[in-house]
Amino acid sequence: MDEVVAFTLKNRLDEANYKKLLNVNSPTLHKFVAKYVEHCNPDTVFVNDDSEESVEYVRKTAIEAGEEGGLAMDGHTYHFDNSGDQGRDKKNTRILVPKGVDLGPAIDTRDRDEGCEEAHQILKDIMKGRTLFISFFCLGPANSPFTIPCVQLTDSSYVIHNEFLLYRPGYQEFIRRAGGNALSEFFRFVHSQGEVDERKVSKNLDKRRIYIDLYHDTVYSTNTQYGGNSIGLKKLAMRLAILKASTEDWLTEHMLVLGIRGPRERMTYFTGAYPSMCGKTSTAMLEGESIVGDDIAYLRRGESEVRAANAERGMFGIIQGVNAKDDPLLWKALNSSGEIIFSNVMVTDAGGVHWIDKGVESPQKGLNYSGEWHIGKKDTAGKDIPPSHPNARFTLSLNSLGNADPRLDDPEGFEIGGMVYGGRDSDTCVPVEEAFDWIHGVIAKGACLESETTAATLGKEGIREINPMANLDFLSVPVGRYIQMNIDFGTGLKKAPLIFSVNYFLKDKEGRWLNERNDKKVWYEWMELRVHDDVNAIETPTGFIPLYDDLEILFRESLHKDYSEAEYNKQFTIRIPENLAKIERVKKFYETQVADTPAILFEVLEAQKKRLMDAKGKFGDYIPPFVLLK
Ligand code: SPV
Ligand code: MN
Repeated sequence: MDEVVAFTLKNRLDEANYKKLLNVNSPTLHKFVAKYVEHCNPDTVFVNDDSEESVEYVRKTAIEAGEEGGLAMDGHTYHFDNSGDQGRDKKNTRILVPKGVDLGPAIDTRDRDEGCEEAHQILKDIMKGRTLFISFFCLGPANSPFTIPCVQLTDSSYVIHNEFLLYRPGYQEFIRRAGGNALSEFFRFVHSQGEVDERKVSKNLDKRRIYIDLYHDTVYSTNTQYGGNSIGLKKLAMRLAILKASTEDWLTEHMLVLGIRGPRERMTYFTGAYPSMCGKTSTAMLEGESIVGDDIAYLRRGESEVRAANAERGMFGIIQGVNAKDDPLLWKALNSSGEIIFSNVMVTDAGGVHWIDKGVESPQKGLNYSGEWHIGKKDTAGKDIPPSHPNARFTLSLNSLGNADPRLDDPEGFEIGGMVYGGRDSDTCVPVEEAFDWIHGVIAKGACLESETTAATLGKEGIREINPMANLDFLSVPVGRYIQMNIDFGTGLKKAPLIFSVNYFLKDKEGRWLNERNDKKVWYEWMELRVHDDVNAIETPTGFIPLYDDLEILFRESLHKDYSEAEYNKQFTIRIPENLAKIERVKKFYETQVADTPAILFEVLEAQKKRLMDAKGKFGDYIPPFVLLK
């Protein structure tokens, strides 16, 4: 070890923690740790070796430091963020790139030297009086082609506690990899919550920065606690993983992974990409099916098939709207003892938790992110403060769910039969539709995904945006290159997955939902049948849609629901003007926001436009499915 590094570490770490760090035989790691111990200047340093005592120490510290509070149920804790720090801060999240690198207008970048300098200024002495936690994790299953080793440095026990639940432990993986030939490749995260106020929430939000030093596999996050900004391995690592995947010929996607049961015990695995707050977690939690992951998937090519693994092993899920009737599995988990962190919910006087649309009556008062809360409490603008924040979340480990797939940590991942793209779209796409082929799917379903903004990010809600593969917020390669990577990924594969779109948010002209929440189970079961060529479909200008008879059976058998032909016709009418207008919006996005759009994208859009115009000429603006039955 370099002498200066050894001196710093010996000086700053007590013997036990120094030994734990030295067990990982990596000069690169030691140098990195020494640098930030000196720079951030914590009073003490704690190295997590994944032993039960270490994990317990972090849980205990989270409570003692006031970052979390205890609840009545065993294992449950709560945490609040500053009311201005309750979503991903897109404005202050930047990818740092050297001069001359241009990722295109749709991706927010900043000059690397300037960004690094600013981050380091903010980080200088920021941990004075605090403990620095050092913890090792794996993205993807351990000891597998999917594994990415990561080290997190943070002064927040809440962040580490979340990561315990969300990621596979990595101390042993670091030791194993280091061995004799010094480990040097791993993702690095440096986080500080910064100064906190009397409620223990980050207070210097003007110095909130999330800077991704892309070509150095390092992320700096300061003056924030909200998980999407602070939990290094989640969306911050995703930017690093997207670049890594692009150079190694695989994909990092904003996708759930889910096993759907077909006839005769058959299990078919799907990935599904949805923007934040558009039904990804509730889809992954479909009753009777088998969850592998609900947010981030790594996709690699097998010999002739696509294989997917969950980058994570837990859930940082949205709690608003979770209720006993629609979400029986989550409901049971959230109401059982076991380790769960509730963020930005309301804490009741009895030590329970409440949230918006829980399906039970709201208590009159309680504690929430605004302090003591009561019905009718207003914010400074005179607006009602809801009991919980719309982006309130729960964190739990998938192993605590009854529906977790038994092969969750399989190092080989899962063979994928279908890939699904879904957005928040009130008036254009049908509830479920299969693409004509891989390229049509990647472009017309993935690259054309459009959705309305939600409370998952700071800023205005309900704005319609093109969001390629639901991944735009996290891209670290130019959009056009990313689209091309997706095209290339499945091209030539003998067993390329089928590609589908879903839309859970369709409304009629009066603004009423055209579907119920759990109808998605039928859409997935229909897709499962299509993957195995068990049912026929109707060809439309935009893809293949289900036959009424097949859906009627699935609704009856799976959801015990009568499904009428009138409902079907409303839902599956092809809306020509809306589809044509969408093509124009998509074209404009790729013409103005993307510098390197592959030419094939415009060709696929033109062909789709022509099919829509031809159908319009023959059948008019709104075409009910039976008209297209051959
Ligand atoms: C999302 O917003 O897509 C999430 C939560 O999954 S987080 O990215 O962590 O904010
Ligand atoms: Mn997400």
